[in-house]
Amino acid sequence: MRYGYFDEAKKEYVITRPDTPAPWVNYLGSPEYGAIVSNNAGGYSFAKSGANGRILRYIFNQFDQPGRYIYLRDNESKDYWSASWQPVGKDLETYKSECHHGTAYTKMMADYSEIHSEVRYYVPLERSYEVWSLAVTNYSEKKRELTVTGYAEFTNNSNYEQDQVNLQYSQYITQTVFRGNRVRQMIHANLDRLEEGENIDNKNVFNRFFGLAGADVNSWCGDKESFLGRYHGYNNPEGVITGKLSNKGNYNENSCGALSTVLSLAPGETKEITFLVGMKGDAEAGEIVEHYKNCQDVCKKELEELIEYWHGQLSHFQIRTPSPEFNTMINTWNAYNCFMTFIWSRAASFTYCGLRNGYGYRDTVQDIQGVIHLAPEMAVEKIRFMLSAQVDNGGGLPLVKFTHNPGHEDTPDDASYVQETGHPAYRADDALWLFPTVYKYVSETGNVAFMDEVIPFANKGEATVYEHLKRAIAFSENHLGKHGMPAGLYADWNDCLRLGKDGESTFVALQYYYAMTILREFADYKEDKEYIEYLNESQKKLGKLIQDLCWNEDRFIRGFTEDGAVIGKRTDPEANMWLNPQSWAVISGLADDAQADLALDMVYKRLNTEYGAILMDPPYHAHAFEGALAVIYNAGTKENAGIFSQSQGWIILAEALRGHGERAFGYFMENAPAAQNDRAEIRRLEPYCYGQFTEGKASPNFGRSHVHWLTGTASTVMVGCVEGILGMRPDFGGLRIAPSVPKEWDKFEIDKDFRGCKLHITVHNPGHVESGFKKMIVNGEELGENYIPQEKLTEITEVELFMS
Ligand code: IFM
Repeated sequence: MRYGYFDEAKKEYVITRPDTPAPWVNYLGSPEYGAIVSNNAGGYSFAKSGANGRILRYIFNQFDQPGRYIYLRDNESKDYWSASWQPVGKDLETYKSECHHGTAYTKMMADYSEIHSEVRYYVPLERSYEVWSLAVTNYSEKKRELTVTGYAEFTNNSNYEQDQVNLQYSQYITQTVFRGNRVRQMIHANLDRLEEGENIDNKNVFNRFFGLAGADVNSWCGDKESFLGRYHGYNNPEGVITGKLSNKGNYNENSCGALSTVLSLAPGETKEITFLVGMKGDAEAGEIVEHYKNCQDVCKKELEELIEYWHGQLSHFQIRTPSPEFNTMINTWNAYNCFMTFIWSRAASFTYCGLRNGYGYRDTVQDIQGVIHLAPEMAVEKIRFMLSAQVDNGGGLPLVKFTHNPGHEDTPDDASYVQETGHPAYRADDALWLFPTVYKYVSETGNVAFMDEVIPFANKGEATVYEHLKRAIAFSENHLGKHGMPAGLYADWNDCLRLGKDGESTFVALQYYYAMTILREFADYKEDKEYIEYLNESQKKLGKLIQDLCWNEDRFIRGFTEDGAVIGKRTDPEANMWLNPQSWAVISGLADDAQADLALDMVYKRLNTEYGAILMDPPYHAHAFEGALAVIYNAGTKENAGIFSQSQGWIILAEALRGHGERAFGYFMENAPAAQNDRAEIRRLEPYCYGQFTEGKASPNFGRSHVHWLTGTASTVMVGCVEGILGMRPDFGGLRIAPSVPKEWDKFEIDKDFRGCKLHITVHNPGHVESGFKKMIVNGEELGENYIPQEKLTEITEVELFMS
């Protein structure tokens, strides 16, 4: 079943049926002011932190309420509805609506009772408040009088948890008053006699506002109960039913902002008004509302700017292939998903309530990879930040606080860090993610000088980027398990594998092996001979260990427990076949050709499903070893044999690196949101963003997906597609182009911005191969291989590649 479609030209997903199987949401704003809005206007807002800057309330794990509600009431018939289908929820026979989720804005159109409304929710560029711009048109043949009411439910405390659970405190610090055209909420209003900069118990007065521009306020309300009425809900607030709000503020208990205006509309007439929400002092709030006096012009301009900015960001890599699903994901939705994950990490969604007040080291270092080809300057800022969260022993801080202070942080070796973050120990893989990320950045930009940039460590001292990477190698070297492979420590990529300091992880061993290959390129560049020798020797030794210990006839095992028992061997009753060691054996370059093909074949046979490859098989149930935490999940769920979507990116990449375009693309399609638009009732999640996992074949809900938007899947699949399927493989000296595509693709085109040049690449495949190279012509000159050295790049570079 489908609920909407992709509008490729506008880069919008258009929801045509509002009764979607889950809230389908969009992200608005920036790190200064974030807002999440669903197709039924549910959602919340926050300044800076989802945990500590919560402005609008949202009840998690409920039916998508409350939200940014706009109610319309016909004052003659007294009938009322909302500009989004919910919360009033009129009969869909008579109420028609569309929700357009675009790049950082959401538009909702509704037609009911011959009244057309269009509300556009957005956060203007570089501003830290939100706008709900509404246009109402009378399509009937008579004059209509409508009361339009905007409703914003403020939290009583900026700390999300305090607002929800500490009622004996949070309810008694809030007051709302009316100021001309806005509701002003004050928290700790009783501290208004404090001087600027003074505080009591770290508290001072602060303000939120809900304002109206473009029309006069006819009535207002600042008290939730007074607005809704006892035993009423958001679907039938008393204030809306009566057409007049109580003109009462709140003093204790629950605050809100509600503003009503009466619009008279002649037949065919349109009127525009704008509601505004923010966390601002009274004077600034007044100025903001005043700025929207001519809301029609101001909002139009702001929306255009926003679209121009985001479409500009996405324009740096655009493709035209025979697959509309692939095009829409790579050109718009996967790319936008990468930006959102890059910005919000795992802080705020309808699943993450914001309480994790920091960046997970591995998550963020991986997230960066998804935007390098689009916004390398943005990426490098965060690479610097993450390098500054590396401890001087080479390990990463498991959780990097949003208040991170390089050079002055405690580490997992300090009880204080453990107590504050809840992370008791280092993880084996964290800093190893730096290698592909730094390499991809330097190769994309050619900025090899970055290697010499000096960056502080998290706890003390500083070093060049090159030295930071050497320390990451040293961290693994200093944390080896019983056989001499990297220890599993508190976890590797898989949070549910506690292998400890004596256990060993094949995945980390493969990452470590790969890290040495990458670092050798840097060492070669720096002519660091001694270190090259060290790397050569260590890598050879490690390679032999992995080959001797981890290859098990037709697969790589997953590792060793603390007592040296093998995890993931062919004969194990459970979890005898794992996905990641197979894909990473290829990505790392460790597997020889025969092993690579055999291991990938086994994945295809044993793990692949119509929704993607499961993480391992069979699920843990009766035979889990002590550190196999996955057993706590239902079979077929998350790390316990779920289709962990992040790993799809790696299997796509591995197959593509082997030149298996058919399989690589097959894996993409199985788990691509856009490819499931017609079976949305099974997937449930938005068909335009990735989820953390899809329930595997062991689940009765096989195919259902969870944990929308903020997932490492966005970046791994992006890399799998761009570097793997499309074959964009930059290195220090230029760009290699080695696509692995479905055989049926005859031709496709790529527009890529690369090192200040605009590349227009046309790939021809007349012989219908899945990979291969026949010839390449760059600006009319035939090159002997599929590699464009930097010196051949011109401002506009025309590339023709013949695969066959
Ligand atoms: O790798 C982790 C990630 O850091 C958090 N979510 C789960 C993944 C797999 O366990």
